[in-house]
Formats: sequence, C-alpha cells, structure tokens
Amino acid sequence: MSDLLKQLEAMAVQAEAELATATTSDSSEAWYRQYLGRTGEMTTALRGLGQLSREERPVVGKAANQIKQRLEAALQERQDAIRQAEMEAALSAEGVDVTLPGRSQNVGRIHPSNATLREISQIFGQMGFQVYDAPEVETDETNFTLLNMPDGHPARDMWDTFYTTTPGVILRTHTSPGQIHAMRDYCPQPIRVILPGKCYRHEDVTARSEMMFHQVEGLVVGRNITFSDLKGTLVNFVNQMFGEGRSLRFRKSYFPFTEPSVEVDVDCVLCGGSGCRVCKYTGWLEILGAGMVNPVVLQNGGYDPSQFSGFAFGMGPERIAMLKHGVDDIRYFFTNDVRFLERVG
Ligand code: FA5
Repeated sequence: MSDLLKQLEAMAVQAEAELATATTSDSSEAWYRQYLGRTGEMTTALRGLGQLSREERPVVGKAANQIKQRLEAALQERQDAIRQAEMEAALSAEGVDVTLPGRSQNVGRIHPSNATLREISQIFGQMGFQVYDAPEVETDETNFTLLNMPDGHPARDMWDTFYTTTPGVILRTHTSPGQIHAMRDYCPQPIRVILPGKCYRHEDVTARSEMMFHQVEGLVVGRNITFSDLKGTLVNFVNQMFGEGRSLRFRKSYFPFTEPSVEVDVDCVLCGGSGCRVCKYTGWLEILGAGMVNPVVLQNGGYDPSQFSGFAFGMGPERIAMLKHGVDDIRYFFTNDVRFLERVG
C-alpha cells in the first residue's frame, strides 16, 4: 500500500471517530470544513496524487476516491440523524398536542335583511320586474317636490328628515324618489321595476320602527295600468312570500304621490291576530303603502298622464322578515347580536 493511501486511511479512521461525536448541525458542518471542504485535510492530501508514478496513480486514485465517498456517505448519514433529532427536540419544546380538538371557525351568513331583499327580488323577478338602483342621498326636490310635495306641503311632516350640511341635500326618507329617476331614465318606454335600498328617518326607535331601515319600491308605468293590476301583483307577492291563505287587508290611505292610495296589512303571525306590542294590539302588521301613480308625478317623470298610467308601492323588508320569522322587535336587525343573526339568517 502506498504511503499516501496509508495516510488517507489513517485520516479517514480518525475523521469517522470524530464524526460520531458530532451532535449538532454546526459541529457536522465544522467537520465537513475540516476534512472534505475546499481546504480540508482530505482534499489537501488528495492533491498529493499528482506526485505518484503513472502506474501507481490510477490504483491509489481509485482507492482514495472510495475513501472520500465513504466519508461523504458517513457525513450524510450523520446529518440526517442530527436533523431528525433536532426536529424532534423542537417539536417537543413547542409542546404541540396534536390530539387536541381544533378550534372551529365561525361561518358568516347572509344578513336577515339582505336575505329578505333577495327573496323579494326573486318573487318580483318572476313577475317580470327588473331591479333599478337609485341613490340613498337625495335632494329635497326628488324626495319631496317632484313627488307632489312642494315646499310647505303638510304631507312632508309624515317623514321627519335627516338633512346634510349641504343645502337641499338629504338622506332619502323613502325609496319613492327613485320613481322619478327611473321614469326619467325609461320615458317614454313602459316600466316594471323594483328599487330596493336603505332609507333614513328621524324617528323614535321602537319595536316596529328603526331610524335606518330598508324599503323596496315597486313602479309600473304603461298604458291601461289599473288598480286591479296593483292588487293582483300584491296578492301574488304576499301568497308567494308568506304562503297561501294569509289574510291581507287593503286600507284606504293617503300619499301625495299616489291617487288613490292604500296601506296593506298582513295578519300578525306573532299573536295570531289577537293583538301584541308589535302589531300595536290591532292584530295586523302594516307591510307596505301603495297606490296609482299621481298624474303630477307621471308628468314630473316625463310621461303624458292622458296616455300613461301606473301603480307604485313601497314595502319594508324588515317588517316582512319580522312576520315571516316571528321576530318581535325590529331593533334586533341592526344591533349585531350574533345569536339573532344565526337564528333568523
Ligand atoms: C312610504 O314610505 C311610501 N313611500 C310608500 C309608498 C310608495 C306609497 C309608493 C305609495 C306608493 P310609509 O312611510 O308608510 O310609506 O313606509 C312604507 C313601509 O316602510 C311601511 O309600510 C313599513 O313597512 C316600512 N317602514 C316605514 N317606516 C319604517 C321604520 N321606521 N322602520 C321600519 N320600517 C318602516
């Protein structure tokens, strides 16, 4: 055996003994640098191959390579063992108990008001109504004047209003100003739309009235539209929304923008008609106002009242949801109580 080979073998035996004592990634890397790195002992010794004779070089070279591969394999094995031990130590230090039950996530759901709005839209969609988007911030002119309530008209008192600091700009008190926008957009075409959205009134908040609530306006304009069309549409809606057989009451009423006007009540599900605080002890819950579009409003929308007629209605989806789900206080809708949202949503 050549001297070089003897030297390499002795070095390998010593290196293997040292490797067995390496217990961390750092010490195994230091070992690598000491023996197999660019300036390591093994690498430097292998450079001595060049001094050997032509006959010796291939034999010693092959044996030297085998020694080097043996050391590389030993290092790999040692590093795998160190990594495994380090991972196990880290896991037990973190103290993760994989047998613990997981924490469940709360799953969101559609808000009861939105769910009701979707249901209403679907029912009217089947009757050929399209959804028309109208602004929540209106002007005094569209919210009142063009709906046949000029400045000083006593009917303005029916809607206590939030005014902004910009003169004439208000939060809409109802979805009816959307009628003017829709008519001006569609005229002279016939119209069959619903206008869902939020309304704002400076009201005393009670079990049945909120300051901010939703409405769904309905507007139909065409030739020969009559009160029977209004009645048929609303009866069909109530039957689909609440199921056949609910009692429905058309009460004569007054709105400046419809003539004649009605309010529509459904028998109160909460008390079965015997009277409770939600229905104000009448047995009925008002869900909407409606009527034939006043000729003045048709004209303000651009339609000739001698050629066109129409009907309109405005309903409160929260009141409808209260009836459907037996909710006895409208304030639950906007107080973010998850128990309520989970039960009714
Ligand atoms: C109006 O707002 C009219 N614009 C409705 C209308 C439209 C009539 C088109 C004729 C033609 P009223 O103020 O009654 O009317 O409100 C209509 C519906 O909105 C009520 O029946 C009720 O369901 C709902 N509503 C009214 N005020 C509140 C409130 N404070 N909180 C919750 N829902 C309300």
